[in-house]
Amino acid sequence: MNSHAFHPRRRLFFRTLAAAGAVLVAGCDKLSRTEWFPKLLSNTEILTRKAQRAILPRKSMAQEFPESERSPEFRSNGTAMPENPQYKALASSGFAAYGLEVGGLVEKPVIFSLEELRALPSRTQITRHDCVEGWSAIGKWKGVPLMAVLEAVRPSAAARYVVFHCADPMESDGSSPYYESIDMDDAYHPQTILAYELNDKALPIANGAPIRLRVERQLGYKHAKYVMRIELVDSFEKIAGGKGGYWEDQGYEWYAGI
Ligand SMILES: Nc1nc2c(c(=O)[nH]1)N[C@H]1C(S)=C(S)[C@@H](COP(=O)(O)O)O[C@H]1N2
Ligand SMILES: [Mo]
Repeated sequence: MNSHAFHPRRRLFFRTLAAAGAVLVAGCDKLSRTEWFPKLLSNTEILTRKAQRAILPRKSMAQEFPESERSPEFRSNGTAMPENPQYKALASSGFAAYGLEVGGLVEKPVIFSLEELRALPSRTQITRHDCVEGWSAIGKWKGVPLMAVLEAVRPSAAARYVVFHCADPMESDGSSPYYESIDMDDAYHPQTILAYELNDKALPIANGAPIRLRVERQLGYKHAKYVMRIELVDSFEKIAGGKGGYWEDQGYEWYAGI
């Protein structure tokens, strides 16, 4: 199936699912820590996942949009400024000293400067971001395909997931940094990029500077901002709450395909 030519009925189906999700889910804020929340979400998400599996092959492309459909503004959600002294120091000098460490189950760990990331092949895409809170925005992203970064570090055969460690602590005592993970299918997908530009400008801090993940067939919370370190693993059981992401540890589905 050509994913650029969604049948209108299928689109309606996805919108209906998304709307159902939006009503059930207050997501992305502290409200979601109530007890009923994880259960409700996972029922919805199981439905979404089954529908997604039945209709869309994993390798299909997310819809891309013309410039004319770009949202006038791409709002910020979740962290807008990491409460992390090291991050603030990096930011105050324009991220000149930033280094993206890519390691774990790889043959050749590398630390990439921003300059090195920008020197790799780039991809630009105008896509729609869907947050489980029920808002969407269309933005233009430029970045390096994660595939190119992985080719440089050569994942070992045992690698099954790519974990993104972020700069922002989610607890007021500075602990629980945001993190996320995706599988190798999504990692090598052509629209999966480490973005350094939003709407033709350097990525703003509010949207994840200097590097944020775009994984276009997944819901908003998978799109890790402030990525400081990338780790290839065979399991995320031993990382933080063991569910593969900050919000997953609170009860969100790990597979947030849309
Ligand atoms: N590091 C980090 N990444 C994050 C978040 C966050 O709070 N911290 N919030 C997530 C959620 S829920 C959404 S919807 C998007 C918001 O991205 P934006 O701020 O560019 O709109 O980032 C995701 N990635
Ligand atoms: Mo979100």
